[in-house]
Amino acid sequence: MPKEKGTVHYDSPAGGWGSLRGISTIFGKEWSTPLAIETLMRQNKPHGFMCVSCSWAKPANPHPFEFCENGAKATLWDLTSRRCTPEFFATHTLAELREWRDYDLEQEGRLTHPLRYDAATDRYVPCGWDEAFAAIGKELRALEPKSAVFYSSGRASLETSYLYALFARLYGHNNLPDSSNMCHETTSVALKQVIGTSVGTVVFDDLSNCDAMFFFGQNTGSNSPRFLHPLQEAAKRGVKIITFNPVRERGLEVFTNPQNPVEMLTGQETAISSQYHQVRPGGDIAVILGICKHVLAADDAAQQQGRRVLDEDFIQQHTHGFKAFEAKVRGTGWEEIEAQSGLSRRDIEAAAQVYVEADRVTAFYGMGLTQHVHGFENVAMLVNMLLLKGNIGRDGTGISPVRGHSNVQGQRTVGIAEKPELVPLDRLAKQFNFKPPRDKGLNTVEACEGIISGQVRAFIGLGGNFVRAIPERDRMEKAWSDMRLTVQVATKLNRSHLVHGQVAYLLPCLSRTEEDIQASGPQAVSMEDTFSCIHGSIARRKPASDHLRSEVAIVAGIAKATLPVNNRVKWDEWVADYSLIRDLIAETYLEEFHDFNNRMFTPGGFYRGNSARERIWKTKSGKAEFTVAKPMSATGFEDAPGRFRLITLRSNDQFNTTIYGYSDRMRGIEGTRDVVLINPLEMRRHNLREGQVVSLVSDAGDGVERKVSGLRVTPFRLPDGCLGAYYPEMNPLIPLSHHDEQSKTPAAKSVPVRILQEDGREDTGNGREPVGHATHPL
Ligand SMILES: Nc1nc2c(c(=O)[nH]1)N[C@H]1C(S)=C(S)[C@@H](COP(=O)(O)OP(=O)(O)OC[C@H]3O[C@@H](n4cnc5c(=O)[nH]c(N)nc54)[C@H](O)[C@@H]3O)O[C@H]1N2
Ligand SMILES: Nc1nc2c(c(=O)[nH]1)N[C@H]1C(S)=C(S)[C@@H](COP(=O)(O)OP(=O)(O)OC[C@H]3O[C@@H](n4cnc5c(=O)[nH]c(N)nc54)[C@H](O)[C@@H]3O)O[C@H]1N2
Ligand SMILES: [Mo]
Repeated sequence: MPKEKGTVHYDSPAGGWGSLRGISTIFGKEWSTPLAIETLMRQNKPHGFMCVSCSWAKPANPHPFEFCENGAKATLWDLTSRRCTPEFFATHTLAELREWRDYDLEQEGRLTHPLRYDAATDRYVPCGWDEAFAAIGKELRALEPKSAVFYSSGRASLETSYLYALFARLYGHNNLPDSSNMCHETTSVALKQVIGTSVGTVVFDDLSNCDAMFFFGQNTGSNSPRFLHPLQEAAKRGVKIITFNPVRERGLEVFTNPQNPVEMLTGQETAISSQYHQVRPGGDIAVILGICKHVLAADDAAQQQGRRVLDEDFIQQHTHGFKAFEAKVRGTGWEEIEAQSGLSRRDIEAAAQVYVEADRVTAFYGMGLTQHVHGFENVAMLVNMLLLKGNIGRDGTGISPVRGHSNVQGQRTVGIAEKPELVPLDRLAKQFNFKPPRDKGLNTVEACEGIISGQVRAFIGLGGNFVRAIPERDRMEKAWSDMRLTVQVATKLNRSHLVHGQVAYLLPCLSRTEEDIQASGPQAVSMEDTFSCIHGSIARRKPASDHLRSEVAIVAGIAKATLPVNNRVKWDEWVADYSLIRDLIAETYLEEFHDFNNRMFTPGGFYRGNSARERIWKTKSGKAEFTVAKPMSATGFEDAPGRFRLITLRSNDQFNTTIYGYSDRMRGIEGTRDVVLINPLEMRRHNLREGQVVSLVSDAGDGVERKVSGLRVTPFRLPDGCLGAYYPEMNPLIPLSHHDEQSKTPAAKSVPVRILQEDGREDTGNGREPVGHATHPL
């Protein structure tokens, strides 16, 4: 692959020795103990435990080590021997801990005791579980239920999630925002509208049956590394892999399988992408429209010879809105497509030609499509492209949002939803003999607005690090402490535990890597992977502390202390035996979860089905919908001199707000996260030096000052007009109002910013017109 002179980059393949070194650098000796190895061996295996990292599929025939660099890091992070005990909290006030870095907070290790905030000393002090439940219950009973928010980060099991959502509804609200609201909510809204299902249609076998794969804005090498194995197999089989990403992500370029001794010892690499196009951030609508334009042109030409490129029968029988879409595509000129995408017509046509020639196409995407003001249009455009050739609902085809958290998809499946229409409320009403609230609840952005306005009085966090993950950090942190009650259920200390309500509890829970013994014996839990397969998970490792409780027990404990007695609602029995909770899930979601307890350990998981895969379209028109995107750019703002599109990036050494270390190995950035990435030509245009320290300021035009300082200018191969910097450090720059219009997913992949040089001089762009083209075509 060609290298850009003077830019920071990484030469080695993804995987390879680097990935093993990546693990040992962080964990040193801890990683090679027999206990750790034994635990890793049981990861993602039938009758083992399911990885706490990403939601990538768990195959029926797993590798001996069915884990990756990041799965290993996530597991070892939980297995740490460090403990964050009451003694630690006795020696540090929260004001003091608020000065610590996120990394240092989590380095203190696993939380060991339930803790209550003591205002007199500004410290967390130990308390009993019953005392905590009673106090929380008393607070919740005194509040108007609709002023409480129950957040979940996408790790908690199906069993916990079902009970948590039931608790919210029995208490009286649908305020159930989820990390999904910052992530693939765009998918859930867009796919639901255009193909009638809120999840992807691809299953594992499609990976071995397709002829081409299109990747948009998903960083496989860092974020779902086990996916590199089937990708490598596909590449070896001659499948064309076409990638669109402003950043040249190493895992999508070349891969050496760290679990293949021959490859490791001989340094064999597999090239992954056959084409790699550095689209401008927000340029995908234009790219995909360009692909469709080429497909229509190819179809016109084919018709001359009595053939078709379009799947005419499929379009006729199964879709709605084709004519309007066709008119839009034909009516859009290449000049506009090139300007908006930053790619040349030649490059887009090269990608499109692969689409034209392939019989079976799958499309994969991640945050690069969903986290934009017009993320909905991004996803809907990708569906348009697939519909043209009937690439949904046939083996070896389909659309695949690659989900993040290990059970984020499953939580939505079993009722964690702020949208009441997505939940079978009538069935719940019968099952538990109550009147579920019917009004729409708060999603993440609305919960933030409610916290700022003072309407939200209580926040329960089932995992996660809400104040770090959301936009608008400064205002959010200030407003946070006005809440009456905050409760955080967590494994490790993070920032969200340090900004707190007047009454605050920090409740430590078991991790999925630890055995969970209840009155009826050891318990299993379950989750749903990105391909809609449900897996049971059992862990054997001894818990980090004797005082930990399971998430099921904590949710039930709080619920029981809050709610009046209801003889259909048996918190204690459910905690004693989780199979009873699975029976309840099966009763509520008959179709998907029948016989749940018997099927939960099916190797490869059991598939809960997908109507669109069967070409049954549960949409308004009863067909798959072609849609016409009005905007041609997904950013939602105009270009202006000096204004950049900031991409907030994840490194290979983090899991969301958890920072494992300071090595973004696969991008060649070492020892710091305080960087701003920019291409060398743009550096020259804006008079920036390598290593110069600058600030970024938000350029949202709403008069609010948002600034992050201390960022080192780092030359990096990016398209013109954009910058890269790390999430969550950049979150203070994102206005709360900057989100996908339809789903309210924060638009973290195109944030309008300006560069402020430390002498206070704001970059004006030197009066230069904004540029549209990538400077680094292949
Ligand atoms: N190691 C690790 N694994 C993780 C996580 C983690 O933090 N660390 N997080 C988990 C979670 S919750 C999630 S949601 C997933 C996230 O996984 P991904 O969906 O891969 O998310 P990101 O890494 O945020 O960004 C994806 C890619 O989008 C590209 N991109 C940015 N803007 C655009 C654009 O406009 N167009 C296109 N085509 N591409 C663009 C970026 O360069 C980046 O490569 O990973 C999960 N797995
Ligand atoms: N700028 C920007 N912002 C983003 C994103 C972005 O790309 N850019 N990505 C967004 C996305 S995709 C997501 S998903 C969100 C992530 O938002 P969250 O899901 O809220 O955040 P995490 O960092 O995953 O949460 C980490 C914490 O979870 C707790 N934890 C870990 N394991 C467990 C467990 O088993 N049980 C419990 N109870 N707690 C546990 C630990 O205390 C740890 O500190 O961030 C979003 N924010
Ligand atoms: Mo996510």
